[in-house]
Formats: sequence, C-alpha cells, structure tokens
Amino acid sequence: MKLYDCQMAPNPRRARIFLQEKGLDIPKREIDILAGENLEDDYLAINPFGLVPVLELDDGTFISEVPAICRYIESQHPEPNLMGTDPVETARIESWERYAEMNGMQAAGELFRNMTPALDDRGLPGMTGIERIPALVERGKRRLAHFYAQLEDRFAQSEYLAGDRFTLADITALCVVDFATFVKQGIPEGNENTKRWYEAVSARPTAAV
Ligand SMILES: N[C@@H](CCC(=O)N[C@@H](CS)C(=O)NCC(=O)O)C(=O)O
Repeated sequence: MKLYDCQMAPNPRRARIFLQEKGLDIPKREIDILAGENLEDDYLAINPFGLVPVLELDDGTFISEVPAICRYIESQHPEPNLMGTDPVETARIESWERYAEMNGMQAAGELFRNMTPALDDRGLPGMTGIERIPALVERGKRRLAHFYAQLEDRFAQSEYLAGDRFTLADITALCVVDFATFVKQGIPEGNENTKRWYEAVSARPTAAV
C-alpha cells in the first residue's frame, strides 16, 4: 500500500494517525498542494476529486476520502478496533466522525482558504477558478465557535467523542482542533471538558504524525 500524503494538511493527518494506531508504517508520496500538484493531470488520474489523501493498494486500486480509506484498512487490520464493534457503535462513530469533518474541518478550512493569499483562485479544495471571499473568514470563525460549543456539551457527557473509548471520530476531531488552533481558533477558555479530552488524545504517541 502507499499513501498520497501532504504533511502540512489536516485531512491526510487523519489517515496517518489511523495507520499509526493500527501499527502500520506504509510508504508515502508527498503531494505539494500549495504548488498545485494535486490539480495536475497525473494526480487527477489517481483522484479526480483533486484531494489528498489517497490510499493506493498493491493491485493498483485507489481509494479516496479518509473514512473510506479507514474502512478498508480496518477491514484488513481489525485490531485495535477504531470504527465500531456492533451496528449501533459503528453508526455512532460514523455520525460523530462526519459531524467533526463537516462542521469542524470544513469550518476551519473555510477560514484558512479565504484568508490565504497563496490560495487565490482556489477558494475550494481540489479546483481552481473559485475566488476567495473575505467574508467567509468571519463565517468560518463563527462556525468554529458553534462547533466548539457542541464539542464542550458532548465532552461534558462523554469521555471520548463517540463514547467511552478512542475511535476514528476522535482522530478527526483532534485534527480539526489542531488545524483550528493553527488559524488562531484554539479551544475557547473555559471549555474544560474539551481541554481534558484534548490533553488525553494529543498525548497518544500517534498524534505526533
Ligand atoms: N473529504 C475529504 C477531504 C480531503 C481534503 O479536503 N483534503 C485537502 C487537504 S487537507 C486537499 O486535498 N486540498 C486540496 C486543495 O486545497 O486543492 C477526505 O475525507 O479525504
């Protein structure tokens, strides 16, 4: 297997942490997003969405989208389980993981892309010809504030995002918090439950990737 990766980007990190949690160290090929390597024909032949990460299997199959990559890896390397052991837990993990990507990662991404001159004409991932919209910087901040409030409510009731153990949902939320912190939207003061969770998940050795 091989991972098409980008060290500076938060979504490939979700896949890297997942692989590390499984004890897998696979070859990686760095794709330079800022230079637009992900938008070149060679890469679009690998992933027409123009996004990283992508997992390449030994038979030449390409899998895009982090949860799909993780689903495949979990099927081949079931332990430690990170995506659910029964239908209800599996659904709960998927629900929280999707929530973290759609409401956390996309909010931080909206903020970052629209404030970054190097991404002029690249207001959305995987394409060009989309201008930056400065108002979306403010909207991204508000979306993140809402996300953080919901995380705090959740962590007041639950040790981890999807229940009482570490799962893929926590991996995505951790990558969101670190990306949001990079764009100066760290965990708000007073969100003690979220801080307690963050300290626990970021202390795992796999968080260092
Ligand atoms: N839903 C996708 C998100 C992937 C994504 O947005 N990746 C970003 C890097 S963090 C990307 O490829 N951006 C390309 C660009 O900015 O043009 C997944 O789960 O893999």
